[in-house]
Amino acid sequence: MKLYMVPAAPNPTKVMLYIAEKTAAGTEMGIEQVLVNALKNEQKSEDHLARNPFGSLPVLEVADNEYIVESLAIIEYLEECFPQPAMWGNGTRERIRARELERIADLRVLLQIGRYAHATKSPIGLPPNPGVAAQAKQALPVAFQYLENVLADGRALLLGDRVSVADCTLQAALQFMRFAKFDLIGDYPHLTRWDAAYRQRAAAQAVLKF
Ligand SMILES: N[C@@H](CCC(=O)N[C@@H](CS)C(=O)NCC(=O)O)C(=O)O
Repeated sequence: MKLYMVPAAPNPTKVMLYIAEKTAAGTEMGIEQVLVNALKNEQKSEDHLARNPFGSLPVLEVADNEYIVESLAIIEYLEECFPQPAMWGNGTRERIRARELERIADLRVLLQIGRYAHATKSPIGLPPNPGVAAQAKQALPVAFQYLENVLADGRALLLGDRVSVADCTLQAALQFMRFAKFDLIGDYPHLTRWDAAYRQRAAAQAVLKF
């Protein structure tokens, strides 16, 4: 299999962290990672549009001319192929909680940080948009406070002591915040602690650039 990706971009990074967590736990997936340089707009090249008409990253090639073009669907597919260690947790309650936290990390944090970054200093050259930046920034505190409350019991990871897809998604979002050189988590001590601790993990060290 091939993963078409670009480092630092949040949606590819969440898949790359997921793969790195599995690898660190001893599950070798044999996925070749292929750079599509979004800083050079290569995600809109003819070659990449043939893989993914949306011109976005990541894309997983699962067989000749067979592609998965959504990051969460890629993770779902890989989780079915390589179920151990379970990155959605074990048992109904834990699995649903992991999914709930991942959706919050994705839709309420990653998406908003992406909107904010692209509306202020877009690395791919999108025009500034103060209205969108203000809207995105306003949406973040409630999500950060929610995660702060989850982590307030001192737990190392979002699910407790077991790493999950939710951690990968949240860290992908926070890396993009660092990449775009703004800090919106300084007022949240438990989130700041989680961030520092997650970045020490072998998977994070293997993937993160910022
Ligand atoms: N919903 C998609 C979003 C993918 C996405 O927007 N990827 C960004 C990088 S984080 C991208 O490729 N942006 C460049 C573009 O759309 O031209 C997913 O989860 O995979």
